[in-house]
Amino acid sequence: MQFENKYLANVYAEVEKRNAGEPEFLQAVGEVLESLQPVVEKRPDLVKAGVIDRIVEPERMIVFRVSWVDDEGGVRVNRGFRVQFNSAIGPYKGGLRLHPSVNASVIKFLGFEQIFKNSLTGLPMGGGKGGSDFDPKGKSDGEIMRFCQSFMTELAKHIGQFTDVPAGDIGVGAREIGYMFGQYKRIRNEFTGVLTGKGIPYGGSLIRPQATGYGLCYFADNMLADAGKSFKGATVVISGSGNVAIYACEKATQLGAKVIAMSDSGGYVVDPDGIKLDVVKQIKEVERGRISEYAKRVPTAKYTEGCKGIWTVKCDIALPCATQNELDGESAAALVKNGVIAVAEGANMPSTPEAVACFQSNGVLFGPAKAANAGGVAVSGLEMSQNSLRLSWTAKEVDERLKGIMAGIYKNASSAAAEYGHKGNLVAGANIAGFLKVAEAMLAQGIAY
Ligand code: NDP
Ligand code: 2IT
Repeated sequence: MQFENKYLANVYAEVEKRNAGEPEFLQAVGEVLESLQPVVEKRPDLVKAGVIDRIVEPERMIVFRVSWVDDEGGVRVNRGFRVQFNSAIGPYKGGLRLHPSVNASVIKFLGFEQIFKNSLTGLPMGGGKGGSDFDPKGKSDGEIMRFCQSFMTELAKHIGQFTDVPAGDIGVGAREIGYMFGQYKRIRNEFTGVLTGKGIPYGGSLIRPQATGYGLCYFADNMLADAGKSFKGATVVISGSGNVAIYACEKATQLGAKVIAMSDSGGYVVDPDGIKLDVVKQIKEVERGRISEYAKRVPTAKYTEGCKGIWTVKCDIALPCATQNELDGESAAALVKNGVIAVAEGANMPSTPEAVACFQSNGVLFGPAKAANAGGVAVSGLEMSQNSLRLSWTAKEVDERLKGIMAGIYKNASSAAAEYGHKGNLVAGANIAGFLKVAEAMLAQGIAY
């Protein structure tokens, strides 16, 4: 990573030294610092107050043992994490990820990005993230429950409705949130909105399951409209087939597009007739099965092993909705060669820096994760509001607010980009707009001696 600005170069060198061996975290910090160059030039007061030196260091990181008993009576041990990255504008807020690839670097990159994403929503939420290297694949319902209970037994000591409010992410949906919420309530003997993404009968918000995917399409729709384009008649490729991918597919289809490919970590399916989402929902949400199953049930579809190949499928709009660094420079070049006009990130940091550079230098409209996938946490924020008010809003009401928030994020990111000399660059715009609000709050709150 090279920085023209000496101050930023020094901050990054310090981050590199302190977080050696954490490539995902360094990648996320590097991208934000790069965007902040014009801010550093315009705002010496923020530099003097050490805001950037402080924002790259988590306020707190909790690492803990999670032991649980499997169905055979064997003892299993996993590692749990929660990073409480920044609380300048609200309680820490961010999801929990259960995946074997989870480590300190992954949790810190996600927690760091969450600071700016949450700020962009306009709601009062700080940045946090957590999870465990537990692998939910192939586990029974009882094993999932015992793991979640053990995980929450420790986590409950560190969270609370006014302190830190976790939610779902990869491997954590309504089932896991339910088990964790039950355990928190048992331990603390209080019924509060300590988690979001809850089931509707016990305080969940309508539209939360759909929010990230719907919000992604609302964001992309704003970005396309600004360029005189739309989803109507467009061909769309979506990676992943989990929560975000499924509801991105639903909304893109409602907006008049045809989604022709989806994937999981094993491979991808192409259905030139358009993905039949009821089949995907049955396989993924009900049976917790593999996407290869889709091609066995739908005669027009073809399954190919290996998830990366999905980016060689010709499309107008690409929505990466699986995981970090799933779309590299080579894949970006293939998309560009096939005439892609827009890419919006449903997953967190799915495009490598080489891929982002390829899209931007080829004039592809590019919506970065922090802005484009903020709909999930935005509706989590609305769930917190509803819990505090002790009432619930209708689906229509929540959806309208979500639409408004995504339009606002697009507007803020594009005007910040223009104001700071990067017109059309939503990566820079989202980073700058997200940063400034948090920076002003940190400045106002002083430095602890
Ligand atoms: P899910 O667990 O519901 O689905 C994850 C999907 O991504 C699955 O299809 C999974 O395939 C695939 N996937 C996961 N890891 C890999 C990998 N290493 N390589 C290839 N494919 C992989 O998670 P979500 O849909 O909730 O999350 C998807 C992305 O969206 C993540 O980056 C997450 O951080 C981000 N996100 C989620 C939000 C939310 O509200 N849930 C909000 C904002 C962002 P397989 O089943 O084979 O593992
Ligand atoms: O990455 C994300 O924004 C999420 N996983 C959602 C976080 C939340 O608190 O709803």
